[in-house]
Amino acid sequence: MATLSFERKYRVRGGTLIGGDLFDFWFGPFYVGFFGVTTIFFAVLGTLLLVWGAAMGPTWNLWQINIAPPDLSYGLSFAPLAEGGLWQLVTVCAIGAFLSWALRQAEISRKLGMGMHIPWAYGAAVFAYITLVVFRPMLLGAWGHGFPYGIFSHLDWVSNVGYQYLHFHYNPAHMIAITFFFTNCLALAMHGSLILSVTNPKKGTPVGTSETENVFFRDLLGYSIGAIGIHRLGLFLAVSASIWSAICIVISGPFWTKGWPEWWGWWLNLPIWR
Ligand code: UQ2
Repeated sequence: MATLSFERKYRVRGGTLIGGDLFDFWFGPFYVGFFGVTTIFFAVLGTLLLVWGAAMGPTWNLWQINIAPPDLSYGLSFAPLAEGGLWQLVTVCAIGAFLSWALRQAEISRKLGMGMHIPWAYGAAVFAYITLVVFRPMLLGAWGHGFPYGIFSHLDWVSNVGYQYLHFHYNPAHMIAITFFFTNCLALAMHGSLILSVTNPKKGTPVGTSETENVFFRDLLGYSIGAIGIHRLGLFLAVSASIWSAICIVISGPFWTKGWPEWWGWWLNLPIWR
């Protein structure tokens, strides 16, 4: 079935989470919905606040624009707009837009009678962001622990916070997160290349089937994870990467204040070496 005729069949009212029929319509190819409206609202307001912050700042150089969080001395209170308050409002807008987007995914999934895998998967990335700019700053007692919104400034923040723990690569949760990111790359490269190769045979030979896919990996590895299996694996690897990223930053400071290399002292101090 062509995409458009499929859409015509399923472009029906119902399945909304909030607002009933009020925003239950399409704008061109886009479903609007209550959460489409709130996404646009938060995204536009947040962007305008960033532009306002840039206008107040010392530069229009795209690489150097920086919207910084409040000074640590403000703790968990509201800061004046020009002294981190803008960062606080932008953070509220970002979280508002991200959560609206997840709920928009949930409404569209309901309309189509799908599972909720997409909003939950996306929600894992949103969870990692909220951990970075809300949960960890709250546990440390100051919004100033959030990261600055700017291209180079956020890179500097990552570098500085990393060195604060001497060598961030010794953080065990960071190790696990990176392993998931890399394995995710491997799995997606395997899957993407397999699908493209099976669907692009030599001129004159027919396109391969799911059996072609299975047999390739059985010949290569003695094992095929299967067409649904590779997508389950991909979802698991990607969501795990997000969750371990959140864990590796939230434990840095609130639960471990020394250098990460020192954490491995538990291994050196095992009684079996005595
Ligand atoms: C597979 C399969 C697919 C795939 C891929 C595999 C037919 C179209 C890529 C092979 C994947 C394996 C063996 C798992 C690799 C494990 C890790 C941790 C990277 O069998 O089924 O579907 O796309």
